[in-house]
Amino acid sequence: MISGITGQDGSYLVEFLLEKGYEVHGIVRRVALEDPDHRMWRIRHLLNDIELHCGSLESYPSLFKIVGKVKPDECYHLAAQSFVSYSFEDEFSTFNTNINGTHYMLSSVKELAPHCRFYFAGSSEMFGKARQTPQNESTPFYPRSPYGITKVVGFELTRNYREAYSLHASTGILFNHESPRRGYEFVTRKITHHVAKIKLGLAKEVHLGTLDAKRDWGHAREYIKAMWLMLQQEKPGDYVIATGQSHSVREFVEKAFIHVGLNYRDYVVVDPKFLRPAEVDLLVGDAGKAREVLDWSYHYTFDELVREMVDADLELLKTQKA
Ligand code: NDP
Ligand code: GDR
Repeated sequence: MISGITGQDGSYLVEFLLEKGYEVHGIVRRVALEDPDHRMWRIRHLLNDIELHCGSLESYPSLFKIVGKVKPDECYHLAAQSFVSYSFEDEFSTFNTNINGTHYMLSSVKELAPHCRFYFAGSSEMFGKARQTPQNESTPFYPRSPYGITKVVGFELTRNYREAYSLHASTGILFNHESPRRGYEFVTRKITHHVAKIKLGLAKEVHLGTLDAKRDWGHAREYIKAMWLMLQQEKPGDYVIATGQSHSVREFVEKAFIHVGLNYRDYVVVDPKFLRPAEVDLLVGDAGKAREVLDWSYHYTFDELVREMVDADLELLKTQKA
């Protein structure tokens, strides 16, 4: 069972699990069922192979009912208000969705499917103003956004359910991971989408916030394998998943423009509108534990990731134009 199945990670995970022969159930919001063409674009090609259930993270009864009906063996809790920037605009709904939603999922699983192995989507945003570099499972948390706070609470809830009720509950502390299926509001996709538009003469510039922030960017397709591996272990645990390399937004944007033969300086406008009240300046993860215990490995380079995303956006726009 996957919550957040319509999101970037959910879409790759469902493909991965179907390939392994799993029966997959997904939790989706009613609006998604009403408008599958738009709201389920990432999993449209899989709709005949999975079973969807209507539920929302704000409603304990809806989640309780679904968990009781499905009685999952594995639960990947990926659903969340995942946009850091928006969490500053509406702390209250972000807290409600992310903290209560995770609590409802854990409580339902404990009551109705205690044998179920549970995955919580933690985040490098929990490290925030990081106390040490690179960050690993022992690095103290210092979240810098309402979103980051919700992920720390989710992490603690998951740990407590594991210790108090012997649930097989694990947290993946995943660093930023991207793909052609990334949402348009996140900086990588915003950049590659605009680069493609500019190249095709459909836009003239792209407005961004800070170019100096550094992130450890990986590919989502590789990261969802780590989620699955965590639930295949005899014992639950927490794992950092990262590439171990950090790049600035400036490097990303420069490479994306170079890939289409352009100079980013001619098109990027730094716009204070996209600055955050508190920024996370540098994140870089140490996935040593995952490599050792899960035998997880990572195969993409930063350049390959940038190129794949730009090429996919060029293709998409050309198809839409045709
Ligand atoms: P997305 O934003 O692409 O997907 C979020 C999913 O959550 C969507 O399916 C969305 O449904 C669902 N959702 C949001 N609010 C609700 C709600 N109130 N009720 C039910 N479903 C809801 O995120 P990603 O796939 O990128 O990330 C997956 C998880 O991993 C998230 O928890 C995110 O915070 C976390 N994470 C992501 C990282 C990354 O770099 N991608 C790194 C670390 C952690 P809908 O389509 O209807 O909006
Ligand atoms: P992040 O991703 O906040 O790390 O959270 P995002 O792509 O939004 O920002 C990365 C960095 O780029 C800077 N930035 C901009 N960001 C956006 N969105 N738009 C801009 O125009 C822009 N200009 C500069 C940001 O300030 C930031 O420093 C992602 C999400 O997927 C979370 O859910 C997840 O937990 C973390 O990654 C790990």
